[in-house]
Amino acid sequence: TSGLKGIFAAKLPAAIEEVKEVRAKYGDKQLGTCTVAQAYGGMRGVKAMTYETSHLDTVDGIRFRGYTLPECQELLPKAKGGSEPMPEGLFWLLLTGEIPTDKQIDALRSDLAARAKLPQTVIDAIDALPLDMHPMSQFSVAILAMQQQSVMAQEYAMGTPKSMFWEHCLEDSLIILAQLPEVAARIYRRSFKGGTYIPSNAGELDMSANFARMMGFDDPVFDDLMRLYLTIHADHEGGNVSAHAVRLVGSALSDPFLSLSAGINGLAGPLHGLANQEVLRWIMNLMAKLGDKVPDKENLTELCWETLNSGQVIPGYGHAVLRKTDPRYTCQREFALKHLPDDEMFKLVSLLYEVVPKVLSEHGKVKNPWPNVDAHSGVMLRYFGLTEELYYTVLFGVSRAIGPLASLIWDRALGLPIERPKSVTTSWIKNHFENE
Ligand code: FAM
Repeated sequence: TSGLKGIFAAKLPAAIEEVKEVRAKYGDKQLGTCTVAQAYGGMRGVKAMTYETSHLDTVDGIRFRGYTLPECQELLPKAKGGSEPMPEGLFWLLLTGEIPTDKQIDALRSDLAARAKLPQTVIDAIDALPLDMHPMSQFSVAILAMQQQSVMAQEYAMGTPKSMFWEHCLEDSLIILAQLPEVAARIYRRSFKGGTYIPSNAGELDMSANFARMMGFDDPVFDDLMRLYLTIHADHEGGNVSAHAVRLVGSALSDPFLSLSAGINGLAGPLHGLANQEVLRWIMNLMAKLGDKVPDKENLTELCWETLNSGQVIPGYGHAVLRKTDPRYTCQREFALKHLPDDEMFKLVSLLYEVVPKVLSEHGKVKNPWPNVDAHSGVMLRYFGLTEELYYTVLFGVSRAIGPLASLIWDRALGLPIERPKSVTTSWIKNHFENE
């Protein structure tokens, strides 16, 4: 596989040795402690897992293998005529820790193209789904339908030793990354474009341009937006719902198809990936309520309070780990300033940036009043004509496959065991601490 497998394999002995050493030397050290409040509180802040491909800093935001988003934008290979990084290159970086060369990415793209043809059974499974089923549910079912191709499942059935599973996990992940854009585009075309399809051109185009073309878009700037979108949503360390679900399900030696489908189900929740759909709906609702009024800080403040007072969250704001503006928001804002500075909805999003953090701070509950990735993405997609917000989280899902799958390959390579944290009951806690 395009040198990718060779480079990964060459890194393995040292990495396995390093983990062994760290476990031997520091195995008994406390990584952190878990309070009763944390056990009830979604394990927030509990350091209890390792995850190699990315790390989230509360202030600086995500780093992919140590590189910030602006560094990735600068250093990762670009498509001909494009100025944003290709997500294929990010997969390489996440898996190997190395920035790939243009030549390596060309080879990886050929590898992916060779695996891109969708089996007829997958097409039939998608075609059998109700047209009005939520696109994320269609997406999850489609990934399960792809599972028949799993090399890892076949190898397990043949009794292959588990030390070799990383190779099959890599092979399955390449199949998934190769086929996911067409699966996603099919769901878009059948749900919103009357079931007319545009054939894949994976041999000629990079993943993002090919995906854009299959959805029906033919604008080089939109291709670049897709490259940016698919790159910035790919990974956000290990504890978020989608990445953790992939890791958890994979730890039972479920293959990458089964694991990714689980992660996609988590991404479909409104507090996680579905927030990008919710943001657009919320903004459209604000505009409808404003009617002829020009949006200003005052009327927007009022409308934000209306949302909060009705018991709803303001989608696109807040984060479980971040405590500053999400750099994924900032790089989208820069893209918008370059390509759609005069768009009315973009101006509204910018104005909300000046209003919402203040309102949320006054509200007094949120730990982070700043915008996250989802506060911005929908407005740009809409500007370029991708107006069907029910579909937005599928784009997130195509991207989110990249990081957690790269990490899953490492999980199998490092031989991580099945995940099985210990739970206790409320009465256990009461008995335990009663006489303290
Ligand atoms: N609007 C209103 N209330 C909010 C809020 C927001 N944007 N963000 C947090 N809160 C509330 C939260 O519901 C909680 O209230 P209760 O005590 O009544 O349960 C309180 O503030 C404390 O929450 P927190 O500790 O600040 O946040 P959490 O770590 O519990 O939750 C989020 C993090 C992201 C789930 C939360 O901020 C939220 O619901 N945001 C809106 C939805 C959203 O944008 N999600 C996307 C996150 C994104 F990065 C992604 O996954 N793609």
